[in-house]
Amino acid sequence: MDRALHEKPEMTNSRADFYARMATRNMTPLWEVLHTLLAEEPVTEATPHKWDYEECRPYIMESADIISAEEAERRVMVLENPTLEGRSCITEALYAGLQLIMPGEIAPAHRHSPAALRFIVEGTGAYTAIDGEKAYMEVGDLILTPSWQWHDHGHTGDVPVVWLDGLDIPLVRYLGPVFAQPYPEPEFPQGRPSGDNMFRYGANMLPVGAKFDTQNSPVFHYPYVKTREALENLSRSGDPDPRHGFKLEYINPVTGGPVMPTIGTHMQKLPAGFQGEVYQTTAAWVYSVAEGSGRTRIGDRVFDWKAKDTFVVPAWYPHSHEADGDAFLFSFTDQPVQQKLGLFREQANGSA
Ligand code: GTQ
Repeated sequence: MDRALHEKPEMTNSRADFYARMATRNMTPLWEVLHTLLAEEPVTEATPHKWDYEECRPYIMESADIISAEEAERRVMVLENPTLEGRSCITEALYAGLQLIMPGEIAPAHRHSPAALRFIVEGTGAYTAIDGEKAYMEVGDLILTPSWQWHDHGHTGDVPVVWLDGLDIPLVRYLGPVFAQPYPEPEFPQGRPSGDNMFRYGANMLPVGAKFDTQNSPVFHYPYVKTREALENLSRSGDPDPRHGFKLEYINPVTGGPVMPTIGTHMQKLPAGFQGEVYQTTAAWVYSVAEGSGRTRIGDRVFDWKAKDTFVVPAWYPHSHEADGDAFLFSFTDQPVQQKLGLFREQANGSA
């Protein structure tokens, strides 16, 4: 027999009276909310949205006249989901923002339990120092600052530098274990030489005897030149995935898994004229367009995008990508958390 799940029962005077009386003991009837707690499919509060970089850039640049990086600690325009206003979230679990650093500035050293990544959008000459090891930024690079690593940002070049910050702040806040500490000095002391993390761990080889006691990738800088080359080579050697084009995940070389336990990161190449099939997943995806232009249909809306735009695909929205010329899309996602908990689902056609 077919049965609609959890229909809400009728309200009667005696029920209303009973609910009011039990409320005095901090009890409430499950049967009034069961259909909301256990919906048949994921219901996300976040909305699909695009931040057009051309429209956002004037505000980002104006922020430099309003406050210094040092005073702000982090001069970031938070990308707030329109239906999660006031919550500093781009999806229920993920945070995103566009951070600006000007030549000569320092964003002082600190550390926090939420994990962070940076995807470089504009400029050159700035760096993030992780435990004092500087990763110099180029457009399209991915730089990680995993949970509880000391990090400061600085700028020895001569043009503004903007990057997309991705953090798991909403997830960690929800679970509870948020910790943060300022470093006593603005800059962490000089650590290993720049590039050391890539030389030591970034060649598909690991130093013999090295011990790894975190779930974070020991590589924290993934330069775009290498990512792009890998995708170009891949796209010459086979057919694209019908939904994703050519898509690679950045990995932790120690585990083969995601670069950090809570956030997965990918770069995909959509070949010229690509028309992707519909895809749907329980994870949420934040995209930054590295190169090219195209459009993504998300639910019943279409978002045209071009290089440097950011857009978000909330959980369970059927979506599909199209590219004009060759396009490169960076993305980060809460997928690893759902996978570890045995909750991740995906399907190809967007129908249950
Ligand atoms: O650069 O450390 O967008 O601590 C939000 C919090 C960036 C950072 C953000 C942060 C940072």
